[in-house]
Amino acid sequence: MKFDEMLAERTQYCGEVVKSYLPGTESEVPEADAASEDAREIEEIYGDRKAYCARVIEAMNYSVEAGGKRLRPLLMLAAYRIFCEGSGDGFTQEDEDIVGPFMAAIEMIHTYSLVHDDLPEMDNDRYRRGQLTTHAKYGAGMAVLAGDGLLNYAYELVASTLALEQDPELRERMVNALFILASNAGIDGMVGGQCADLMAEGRGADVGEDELMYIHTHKTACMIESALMTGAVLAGAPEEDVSSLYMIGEDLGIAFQIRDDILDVEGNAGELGKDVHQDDRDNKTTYVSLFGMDKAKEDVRAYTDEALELTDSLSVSNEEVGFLKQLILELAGRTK
Ligand code: GRG
Repeated sequence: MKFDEMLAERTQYCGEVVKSYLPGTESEVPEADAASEDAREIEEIYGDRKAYCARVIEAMNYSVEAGGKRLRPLLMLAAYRIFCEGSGDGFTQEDEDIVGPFMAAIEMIHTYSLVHDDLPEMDNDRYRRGQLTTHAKYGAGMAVLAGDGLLNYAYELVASTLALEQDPELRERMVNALFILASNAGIDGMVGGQCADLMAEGRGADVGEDELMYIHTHKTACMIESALMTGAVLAGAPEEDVSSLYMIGEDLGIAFQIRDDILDVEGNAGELGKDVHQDDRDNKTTYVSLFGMDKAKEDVRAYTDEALELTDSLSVSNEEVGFLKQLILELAGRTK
């Protein structure tokens, strides 16, 4: 199968996996034997959801179902498939039950960060993923709650998967993956990067290279590293390979963010599904404003090449490694 077709198929698959773990309201009540304890519990939860908090669930689902590239679940799945037993075609329903909740969790965490980033108190954006941002549709208060809801639901999902796992080795892998997921999303990861980004706003030329690289690596690259590392850890990859994936994720994440800075200047709003020239509006220092467009493009290529070289150094070489390499290349030239 050609790479483009495979990417489209995998993106759709990731979207379906993510959606299957979203919280349901009255339209998605799980089935249970009418007289059972389960049925009573389901009735209680879903009855309360319908009566009192359907709005926040609607706003959570609106934010996730808008789509997007599903990049983090895609990367997690690719890393898992590189190392899972039999790899490639050996990916089974059992594998999906292991990695699926983590794929959904990382997309929920990523989506919460976008919802909060778009708020009037942060970037104040009206369009995202080709539709009104969550605060523009539901109001700022509900958007804060939808983000909070997604963040918490991500960990509820992973914790419930962990609690049901009987195999001690697999449980340990899940605990390690959970730590990677949480730490890269938190103060030493994305939240730290977003804090630095907020503090840098409006300071223009006063923001130097070290500060900018802290922002890029933490705000953006940490979640990409996390996707690759959790996928590999869940599949039982050797430690050296998990370390290599961390470095691949860092290079890929930096290249991804520089490309984001380039697209804010040269991109097409319709294709991107969000407004452009926002960095200029906010007097933000970006890779382009600091180093110029030519160097920005050159460095996307340099970080991409480094990521590709590191991918060649993994202890396995199979079709999935080939897919990951093509995905890394594709992202270097992305237009959305
Ligand atoms: C609010 C804690 C907190 C963090 C926000 C993700 C983020 C941090 C801010 C979004 C602004 C931004 C331009 C970030 C850099 C690149 C990036 C992460 C873009 C969005 O990710 P994509 O392109 O989005 O993968 P889709 O919609 O395709 O999932």
